[in-house]
Amino acid sequence: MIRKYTFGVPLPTNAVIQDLPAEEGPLPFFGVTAGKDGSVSFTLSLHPEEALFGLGQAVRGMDKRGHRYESWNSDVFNHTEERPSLYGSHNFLVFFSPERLLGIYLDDPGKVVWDLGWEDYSRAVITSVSGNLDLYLIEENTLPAAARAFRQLTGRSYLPPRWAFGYIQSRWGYASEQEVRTVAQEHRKRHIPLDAVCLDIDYMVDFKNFTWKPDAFPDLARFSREMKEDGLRLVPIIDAGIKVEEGYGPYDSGKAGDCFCKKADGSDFVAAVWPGRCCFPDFLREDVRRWFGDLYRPLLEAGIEGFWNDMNEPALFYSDEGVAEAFALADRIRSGGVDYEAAWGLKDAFSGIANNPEDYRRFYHQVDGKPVRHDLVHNLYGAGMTRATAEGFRRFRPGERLLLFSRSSFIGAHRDGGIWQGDNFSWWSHLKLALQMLPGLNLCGFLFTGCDLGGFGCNVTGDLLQRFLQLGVFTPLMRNHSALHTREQEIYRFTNWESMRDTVSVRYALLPYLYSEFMKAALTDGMYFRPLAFDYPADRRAVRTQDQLMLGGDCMIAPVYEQNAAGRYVYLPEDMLMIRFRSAADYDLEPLAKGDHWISLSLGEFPLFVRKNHAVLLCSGGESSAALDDTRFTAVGQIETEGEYALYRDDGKTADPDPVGGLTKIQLVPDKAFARSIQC
Ligand code: MIG
Repeated sequence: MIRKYTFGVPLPTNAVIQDLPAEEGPLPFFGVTAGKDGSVSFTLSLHPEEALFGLGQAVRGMDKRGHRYESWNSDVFNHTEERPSLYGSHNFLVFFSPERLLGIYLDDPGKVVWDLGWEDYSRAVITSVSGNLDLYLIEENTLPAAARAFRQLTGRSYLPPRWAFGYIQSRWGYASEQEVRTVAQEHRKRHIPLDAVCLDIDYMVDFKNFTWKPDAFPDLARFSREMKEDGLRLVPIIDAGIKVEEGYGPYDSGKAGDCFCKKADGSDFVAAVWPGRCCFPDFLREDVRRWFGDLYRPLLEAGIEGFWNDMNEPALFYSDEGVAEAFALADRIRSGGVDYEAAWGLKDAFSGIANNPEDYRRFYHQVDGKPVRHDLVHNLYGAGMTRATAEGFRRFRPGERLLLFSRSSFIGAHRDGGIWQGDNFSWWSHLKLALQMLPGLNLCGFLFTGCDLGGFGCNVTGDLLQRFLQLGVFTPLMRNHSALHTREQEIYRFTNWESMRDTVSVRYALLPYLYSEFMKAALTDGMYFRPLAFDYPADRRAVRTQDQLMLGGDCMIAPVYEQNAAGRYVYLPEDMLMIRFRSAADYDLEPLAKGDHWISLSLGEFPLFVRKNHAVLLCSGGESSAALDDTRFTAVGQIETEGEYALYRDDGKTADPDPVGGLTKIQLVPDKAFARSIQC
């Protein structure tokens, strides 16, 4: 059951697709307190054993209890445990205890503060800063049912094309066709499977969106064709800001259509990002989205089938106003002599010119023809950009699925694209963080996601990259990405590359199966990754497990995320068959009983746990997703009596696939070797 309660005058967000009437009575369960500043807080006492799932992209464990978070889309480079916000705002949380199952969703485009047992471990206090919001309560009997009800409220998850499940190589710094070609060839030469290479901002002329360097990429259409002949796609980046430069097409057409966010005096708001001074499209307007979506057309016509949208929080390096304020403080200090405290203020004034909260109050959007100050709708910006792109795709490639993943997001954007998890570091702790963020993202509808494998910032080592890849084998987006000036991070740069190639080969052997699980989850409003609590709600030990995930309908993952580990402890909530993978063709099988197990896993090994009477399907290898044979499999599972697997297949690109027509039922029969060849 879903009930809606309205507070103040909510602004439209496009997050909810179900039109529910607002309840008349008072809000049940929660205490409601209005702040003097217009804010409104919702307070709930927590059961000692209550677990809190959701909040999407946020740091710390998958149970969010015990800390304080803020929904405020932020370009933050350093994902420490203290970070209140990352790039997306996903205001859905489920309270789960032996006594209660209650979901709360705040459809609020401004800042929301979540004190989830931070001030007091026995209490949650959720504060909408503006006080204008629609609040939804979801009451269902099971966690999966609550997840499904939420998805029905907010719409079906985005469906990527099948090739997007291949391995993707990316790096900030690839600057020419020749460099990209070499990266591709180094993979092909060593038989490291690969489906796509991302182009970061260096493919553009002066970082200007929708341009490409004529000398470095002389004929993008030809290059894209050449890559496709080799089973590879190019995936260029697009940033949010449009460079202020007369004669540059997107600026001129944006100016002509009056498409940019405005300051209070009616002039365009300008702030610097990569191209220098930029204007920012008002993605909240339908006509602006149309204009922006149209800008993708030449790239689509050049054969591009996938994009990643960046810097759309929006990230702002500085505004002229912000710089002037910092210098004004510097001048005051200079004229009055420097004292200790002022020196700190000076440092903060300059380090704070990027993503300055003041800048987010300096510009306005048009909502239903009226100006709305940006900070009140801040969290919608990235979602608006995603929507503009997706609407453009639908106009130019109707009926087709294209790849799109964004950095910033809001609930609603999960219908239009995936997201990546942002600028992580090559840290072991960030491997664990990536794992722990996945179920919250899935609960909030973002099924197509993954982290920068190997880590974006800092210098990776071969062992860390390999352990990252072993998680990435299972994440829908499997992309190796790294920052400019960091150690080169392509698999072939490392002495253990052959073993890493074998890790990637497992992804390709599993690809038709993982694609099937993903599509079934998306098409039935389910989750691809879940906390164990969703499947074993009565098992308190499973409910508290923070470093294992259920995947699809048949299995559980438990990656190694510690340096120099020779294995790890795994808790099995029921009997399972362990597959210990070394490569697609080399694995061993071991039936294990419910309970705790030490699983030894050398650097090249990683496990997958399959429930009894279920199986996973392995196909024979291939070096690009299109080359895989999805008619002949080895079904691996411990079948005691009998079982059935419903394999979902389609052409991998139709926008509205038939959820039932795509299914083939496979009978699973007992087999002492736990592995049986099947054809379908
Ligand atoms: O200010 O385009 O998160 O993936 O490589 C940095 C350069 C801008 C941030 C993205 C990252 C990308 C980088 N971008």
